[in-house]
Parts: sequence; C-alpha cells; structure tokens
Amino acid sequence: MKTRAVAALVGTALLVSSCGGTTKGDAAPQQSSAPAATANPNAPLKQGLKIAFLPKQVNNPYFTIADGGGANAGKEFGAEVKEVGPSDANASSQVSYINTLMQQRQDAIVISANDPNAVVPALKQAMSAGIKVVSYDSDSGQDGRHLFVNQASAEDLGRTEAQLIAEQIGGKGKIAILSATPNATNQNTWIDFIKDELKKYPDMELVKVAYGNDDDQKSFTETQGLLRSYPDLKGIISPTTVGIAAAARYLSNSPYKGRVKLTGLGTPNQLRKFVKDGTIDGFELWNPGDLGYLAAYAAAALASGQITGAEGEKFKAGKLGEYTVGAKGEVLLGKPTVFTKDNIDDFNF
Ligand code: RAM
Repeated sequence: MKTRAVAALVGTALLVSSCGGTTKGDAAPQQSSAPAATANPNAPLKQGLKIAFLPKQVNNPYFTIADGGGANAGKEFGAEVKEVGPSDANASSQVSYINTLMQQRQDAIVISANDPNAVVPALKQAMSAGIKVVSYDSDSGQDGRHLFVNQASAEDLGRTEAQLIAEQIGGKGKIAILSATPNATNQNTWIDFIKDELKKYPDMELVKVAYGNDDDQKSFTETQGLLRSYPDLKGIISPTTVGIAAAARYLSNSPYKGRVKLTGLGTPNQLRKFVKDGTIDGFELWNPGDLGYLAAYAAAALASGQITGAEGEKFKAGKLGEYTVGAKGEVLLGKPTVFTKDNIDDFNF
C-alpha cells in the first residue's frame, strides 16, 4: 500500500498516513437519503478543512491531474488537501484507507470507488463519525456518500464512444472493449450505454469485453490477446486512460496501426503522439483537473454546512461558477471534449 502526497501542487506540508485500519462490516444508519442537518447557503467555507482524496489508484496520471485540481481548490479556500490510496485498483483495496482517514478525523473524503459495494460499509462508518463523503469519477453505492461529482453524463459518454468507433470503422465489423477493472462503477455504466447504442448498428458486433485492470502491462497484453483471438477485429473502444494508452502503444508498433481503429477516453498528453502517428483518429475526455477542483469545493461546501447533499441545493466552485445538486445527489461537471489532430495541441493535460 502506498501513500502519495500532492505536495508540489498544494505547496503546504502534507500529512503522511498509514493504512492500519481493518474492514468493519457493521453498517451505520443510512445518512445520505435523509440529510440530518439543514443547509445554510450563506455559511462561509470553513478555514483549515482537512480533505483527503482517495483515487482508484495513485500511480495513474489521470488521478494525479484530478487530485492536483483538488489541491489547487484547497489552496483557494485554505484547506489541507492530501491524496492517499492504493497502487492497484482492486475492488477492496481502498477499505483500509477509509478506516485510516476516519481515525485521522478528516473533514471530508473524496473517493473514486473501485467497487460500488466494497467501500460502502466503511464509508457509512465515516459518515456516521461526521465525515462528509464525496464520490467523484467512479461512484460508490448511494448510501455510502453525500454527493457524487460526475464528470459528464454517463449516457452521453457511452453513446458517443459507440458513435465514434462506428464513424471510424464505417459502421461495419467486429469491435472489442478494453475496460479497466471488472467492478469499476464508471466503466460498467458507460459500457451498458455503449452496448445499448450498438443496437443501432446491426453490422457491428461486440465480440469481447476485456479487462486490463487499469494496469499498463495487463492492458497491453490484453490488447495483444484481442488481436490474436480476433485477427479481423476492426476497432477497440477503451473507456479508460490507462487502457487506451497501452492499447495505442501496442497498435502503433504493430501491423494493425491505423487499420484497427482505437477510441475511448484518454488524456491528450498521453495520446498526442498516437494521434499524430495515425494510430488514433479521435477520442474524448473531460478536464480531470476541473473534476478534482469541483469535488474539493463540493466537499468543502458539505463540511461547512452550505449544503447537505439534497437535490436542488446550490454551491459555488471558485473559477467554475455555481453548481446545483441534482437527483440522487449527483453534481455534473459538464460536457466532454472530443480530441482529434485538429485540436489536440490546444490542450495540455
Ligand atoms: C482511468 C480510470 C478513471 C476513468 C478514466 C477515464 O484513469 O479508470 O476512473 O475515469 O480512466
């Protein structure tokens, strides 16, 4: 298990945490659906809040950017923001971190869940100890958090990924999905919409969903395996920044370069060279830094009593402006951007 600080971005001394907690299965009373406190929209953001980001894994450039955005927000409102988390994205790898953060009496935990269920008992305990919980990027079960800060509409993301690959292969042929872990809430939600959208393309066939576990080497090997098993594959959708980067690396050095199309979700900085060398025509993503920034403001608004997580409440998120809590405690960042050779140089993340 690893602890990693975003010190360079925060510019403040960061705490070092260990993961000594144990998993506790006994659930605290459900809190999220019936917020106990009343919101005071005029309450000022508290100073010196302790906010911990718990990403799926710490060695993923996507989360480094996202959590750096959270650290930048924390600087603006005088909070102590840190990042802790496992080095792998396994289903239960975050539980001991939650327990430790609870013992440390953090004011808020901001988590991208590796599994919607595995984290809920520990998060419920944290909530009953007064800690505000915000999920971002990948939701936990709804009763394990006060708010979910979603990067973009899951339906839009899923459908547009299917549409992108359809355009790139001319609406015909075998395709595969290279996902993250089998339990990831975000990827599984997107994949359901990808499958639904594919019903509109009778000449396209989804032959396999492979899992690279957001591990670079495994994602690379899985890509290789897909091409071995399906030599007539026409396209791959990889809805994970780790997966798409590994798949691009494999394809760009293979005879399949440019012939097997690759799209999905990736960071412009990781994929620029593959767009320029013809491995990738187009892919999409939101701004991960803005996602972390918004999640930090949401956590601070909760911890300051401005909001409780109920639908219709509003809060301000610095440079991003005002947001409203939607149904099921969801706050939506915005629309993703599609990157191609024509615009990729305009982005630096
Ligand atoms: C990976 C992670 C993350 C996801 C992005 C697109 O970095 O799986 O959860 O949102 O890809």
